[in-house]
This record gives sequence, C-alpha cells and structure tokens, in this order.
Amino acid sequence: MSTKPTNVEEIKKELIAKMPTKVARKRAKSILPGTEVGEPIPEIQSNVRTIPGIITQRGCTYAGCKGVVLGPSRDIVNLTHGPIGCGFYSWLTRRNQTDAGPDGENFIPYAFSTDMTEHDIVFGGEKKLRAAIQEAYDNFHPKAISIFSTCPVGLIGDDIHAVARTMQEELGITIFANSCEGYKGVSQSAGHHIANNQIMKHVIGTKDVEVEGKFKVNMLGEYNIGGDAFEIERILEKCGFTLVATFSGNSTVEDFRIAHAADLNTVMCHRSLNYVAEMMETKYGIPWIKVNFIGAEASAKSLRRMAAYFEDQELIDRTEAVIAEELEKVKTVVDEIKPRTDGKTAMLFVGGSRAHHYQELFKELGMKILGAGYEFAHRDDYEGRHVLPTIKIDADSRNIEELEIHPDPERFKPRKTEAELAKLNEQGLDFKGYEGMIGGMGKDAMVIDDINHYETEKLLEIYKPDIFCAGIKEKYIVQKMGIPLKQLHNYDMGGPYAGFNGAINWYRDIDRMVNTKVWNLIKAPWQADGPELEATYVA
Ligand code: CFM
Repeated sequence: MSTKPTNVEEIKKELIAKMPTKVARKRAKSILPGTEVGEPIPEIQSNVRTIPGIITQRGCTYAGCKGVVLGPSRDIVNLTHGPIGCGFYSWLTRRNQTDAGPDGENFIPYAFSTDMTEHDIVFGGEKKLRAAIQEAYDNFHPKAISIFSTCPVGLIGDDIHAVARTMQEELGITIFANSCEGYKGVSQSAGHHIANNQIMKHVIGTKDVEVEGKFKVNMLGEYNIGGDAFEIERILEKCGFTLVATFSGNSTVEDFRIAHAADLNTVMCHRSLNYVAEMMETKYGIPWIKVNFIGAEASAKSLRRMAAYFEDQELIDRTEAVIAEELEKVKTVVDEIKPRTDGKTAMLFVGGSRAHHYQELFKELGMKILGAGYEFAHRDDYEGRHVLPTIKIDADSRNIEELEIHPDPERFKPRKTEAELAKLNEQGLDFKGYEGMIGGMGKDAMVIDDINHYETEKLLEIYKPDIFCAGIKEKYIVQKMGIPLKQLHNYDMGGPYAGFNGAINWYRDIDRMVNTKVWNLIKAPWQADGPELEATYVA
C-alpha cells in the first residue's frame, strides 16, 4: 500500500493554490483538519452560499422540501407547482421505498405537477394550480395534498397558501403549501426547515387516539432509502418498541397526525429533522435523542440508549438479547471480510448526515477515512450542537420562517421530570445532544464543506483513495480516474445499509468494490506503457 499524504495544511494549500485570491480566501474557511476526541474543534464555514461559477454538489430548496422531507410519504399527493422539469427530475430518483400498506394507497410512483408554461408565467398560475388539485382529488381521493412552489412561482407571486386554504375548505381534506422556491436558501437544507414547519403546523397532532404499546417512539429523519427503514422497523419490533411515526420513510399522513402520542423522539438525520424534534419537545413535552442506525456497533448503542430511556428491565433485557443475536451474525461476516479491507482508505462527501454516519461502517471494516465533508450541513453538524448559540443568523437563514411554538394547552405532557432527565443524561442518554462529525476524525483527516468539482479532482490525484463516496454527479468522473465510487445518496441500487442486516450488505458491497481488479484496467491507450499508435502526414 502506498503511503498516503497526511499533512492536511499542506494539501489544503495545494487545493486552493490555483483559485483567484478572493475565492481561495473564502474556500480556505471551509477546509480544515479533523481533531482528536476531546480536542477543541475549530470553526468551519458552512451553510453559506456557493461561490458563483463553482460546480457544487448541492441541490435546491425545492429538492430538500419536496424530494427529501415530504416526498417519501406514500399517501400524500405531493404536487409540484412549476415547470415540468422540477417534478420530473425529482421523480423516483432518491430510491425512497415504501410498503403500499393494506389500503394500497401509494402515490410515490406518480409525478404530480401543474406543468407551468410561459402562459402561466405571464398571466399567473393559481387557476392551473386549483385545477390540478381538483384533478388529483377526483382521480385519487387522497387524504392530503401538499403543494410545492418552484422558482418561477415565487417570482410571479402566485399565492399558493390561499389556493391551499380555499381548496381545503372545498374538498374537506388536508391541503397545505410549501413556499420552497429553489432559490430560497443556500441549499436543500432550507427546504428541510420549510417542510418541517408546514408538517408541524398542518399535520402533527391533528388526531388524538390511544396508541397501543408501552414503549412508543418516533423515528425522525429516516427516509427508507434502499429499504433502510424496513430494517430499522424489524429491529425495533423485535426489541419491543412501538414505532408510531417515521418522518418520513415508509410513512402515512395518519402516522404524522398521531406522532405526538410517542414518548420519545429519536433523530437519525439531525440536519433535516432536528427542527421537528425541538418543536415537538416544546409543544408536547417529548424528549429527543440523536441515534445512528448506520453501523452495527452504532445501532447497538442507539438501541441501548432507547431502552434505557424507558427504564423497564424487561425491555432492556430483550434489547440486549436482540443485540447479542444480531451482532453474532455481523461478526461472522466481519471476520471473513475484514482481512481484505483492513487498511484500505475511503473519502466521503455527501449530504448533511451520511458523511458522518457512514464513517462507522468503514471503521468496522478496518478502513481509514482520509477525508469527509457535507454538502449543506450547518456548523452544529460539524462541530456539535453546543455551538448553536454562537451561529450567526445571516440574511439567508433569516429568509426561512422560524415558528413560535408554545406548549399545547391540552396535549403538553412532560414525559420525564427534570430530575429523571438529568439522571438518564448521566447514564449517557445525551438528550438534545449531537457531537457532530469533526471531533474524533483525527488530525490526519481532511474536512471540507461544500466540496466542489475542482477540489474533488485534486483530492483524488493527491490521495488516490481506495473508494470515494458521493453522488451521481460525481460518479463517472471519479470512476474515469480509476477510483470506485459508491453512491451514498441512492446506494447504487444497493441497500439497505442500516441496522445489522444493512451492515452485512455494506461489508459485502464494499469488499467487492475495493478489491476488484477492474480499476487497474481502465488506463486509456495513451496512458498505458508500450507502443502507442502513431501517424505522420505524407505529402
Ligand atoms: Fe439527511 Fe438524508 Fe442526508 Fe438529507 Fe439528502 Fe439523502 Fe443525503 Mo441525498 S435527509 S441530510 S437532503 S440523511 S437526499 S436521505 S442521501 S443528500 S446525507
């Protein structure tokens, strides 16, 4: 194995050397070395606008709202108000799966759009939106319709909320709108927040029923990509937890309505759903903890903390038995595969959560993380939630509504006393806590926020990792450079990778990817040793 460069500061200089001075100065603030556990973490610039002209990995606000947060709910008609491209390109590409349920009501295979054209841009699109809602209702009679605005809607000023209100009165079903124009924030992250606000305002807590089960939890920020939520559901059920609602993988609008019946909120993807966790705690008194079901050890740890919360010996014992049984299966596979993956290297640049979570799975294979970064996460996802009070509110974040939430007069019920929470915190529950990505990555590792295309190519030249994780926009460029790329957004048709069975799937897939010989064979003829084709002009 070749020796890998380790001086992050030197490599950083090389990365930005060719950029114009102003650009280099700005990018420098988003690139830094990891730190050891317990060391102070320096501030990383994140959640700021991408420099115009730079090829970013990021998506838009509409993508975060419609594609990410609300899209995976199967029985809400998610209607895009905009030109057809926005609806079309967000149609089924994320691989969020669902079980169609006993009623078979599943709208995920459809792309609903008002198909705005020049005529609507000039004369307004509200009439068309009303007609589209009516048509969707006539055809499907859904329980809920959610409307998403795209860039032109914001520019021409269609009042989608007024349309939603009148159509809700007319049709008698839940209809709400999201002002998630693509340009609204610096990335898809703004769209998450907008969707969280609307779910909170229009859906959560709109139905009161007794939910059976002693240990009721919600899973926040789990979107069932490649079937991850199915595996997590399997494990939770085996341990004895009752899953009330998942936001929003394999979910229904009815689940959202009764989510306030849960006694604990668990947060998988902190970036996209932490807003709902916070608001539900204020409004209903439900505490939340950060969990991670990516990685076998991380899954076991999360289950233990969840069981500890309910302080029930039977649940704790059953959870321990499940962990023991599942880890044994995992260990057999790790023992087989690790000798082949030990010491290999990986880099991962993705999203606002997975670039951190997936480090666990690589470590379980004995692999080293050379570098990682998020596309659109905020400082708290990098440095830990303790930095929240120090994050400056800028014009872009002020653009997104901050809901004022108060305890619900009838439904607020503290699940634990302050003393009980403090005692559980001492046992490692860590309520409202998230340590972020940087701490523990080590000073040899590189952390880069909103990595761009140029930096990606440079990094690959310098580090030559055994595997690179990103998305479809990067995939073929990276592979043309002779390095396998694992898509961490849609899993390349693979998965699930969550939980224990997911970990096993991951080990096998990564083993195949880093050990195949095919990458050595892709040198172009002019790069290969030996005779080259030559030609000369003969006059
Ligand atoms: Fe959360 Fe996600 Fe992610 Fe995300 Fe996403 Fe995604 Fe992602 Mo793609 S919600 S932040 S906006 S874990 S779609 S399921 S893979 S970038 S790391």
